Amino acid sequence: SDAAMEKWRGYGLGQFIHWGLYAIPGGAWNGKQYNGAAEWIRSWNGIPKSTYDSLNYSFNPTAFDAKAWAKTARQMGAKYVTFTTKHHDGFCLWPSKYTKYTVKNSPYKKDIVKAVVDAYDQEGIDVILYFSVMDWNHPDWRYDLKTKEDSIAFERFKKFTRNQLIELLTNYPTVKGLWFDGTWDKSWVKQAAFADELETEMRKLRPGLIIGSRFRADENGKRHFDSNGVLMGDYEQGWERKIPAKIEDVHGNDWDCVMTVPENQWGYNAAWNGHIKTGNELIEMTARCVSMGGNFVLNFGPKGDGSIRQEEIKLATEIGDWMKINQ
Ligand code: JFZ
Repeated sequence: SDAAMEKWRGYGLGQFIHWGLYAIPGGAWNGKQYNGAAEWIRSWNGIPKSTYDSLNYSFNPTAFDAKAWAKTARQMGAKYVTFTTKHHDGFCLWPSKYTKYTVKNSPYKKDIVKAVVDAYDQEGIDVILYFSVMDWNHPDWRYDLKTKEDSIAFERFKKFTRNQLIELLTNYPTVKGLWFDGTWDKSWVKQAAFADELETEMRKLRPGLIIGSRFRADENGKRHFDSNGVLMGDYEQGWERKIPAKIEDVHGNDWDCVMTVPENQWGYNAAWNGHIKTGNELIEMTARCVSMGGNFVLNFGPKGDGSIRQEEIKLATEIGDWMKINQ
């Protein structure tokens, strides 16, 4: 809705949080430290599904404190948070009724999404839920629909996806929007009609809900426009780890830019890769995005125990000191 988007446009700075089972290995496997994207460790390290999935049994984040996370976000000057409810591995940080692969069946048991939503609500910071459609854990997930079997399985998967999204919107009625991911595979790209229907259903259930354009990504995972060039969704999710060079590049659309501190790791990796951005660089990026009408969303990857690494706390403080004198 217009009012909801008016508010969204005023956010300026946001916090992104990637947290899930992948934070436990933190990029390390069998004594070897890898510096790829930690949340992809199962895929790029060839870890058998059953081995990776069993990380569930060691999920017990003793230092998890959603209020401390929200305080860090407030001190940084973030007006909203985008939080991973379910990444590609399929592990749900809320007790979903539609799969056993959730926090409820981990040693921790408690609902992480609820804790996060409540804590950020208390700080007056709006919450957007990150949701990966692609789900490496679900038996009915397909990358492509080659056989009749695939199509039958994917029909079940579509119901599962719908059920989970409706469940999230029902369980957490204060969340403002959705940030989609894992929507670029051939199987999902072909479900435009279903996506339209589901989008309508979600908007009816939650008037004012803000939906990101990556709900309908193309097969490159990028541009999210219909055949008339009109953005599908409320804001463009296309500026990933890069900032438009000039305002004309955003074609009058609303947009966010999501950014990592290191090169391209989102989940916690003890070994950050590439150039590690400084506070000043991140401040400049924030200013550039806001000056071109976008929101800048800085990623945090809390550790397996739930605590935020010191480097990220320090950056949040530096950015926050600047935000205070520039608001
Ligand atoms: C995706 C995820 O695979 C990744 O783990 C992380 O969650 C990130 C925020 O999103 O990665 C992408 C998705 C899309 C592009 C690049 C990386 N893209 O459009 O260029």
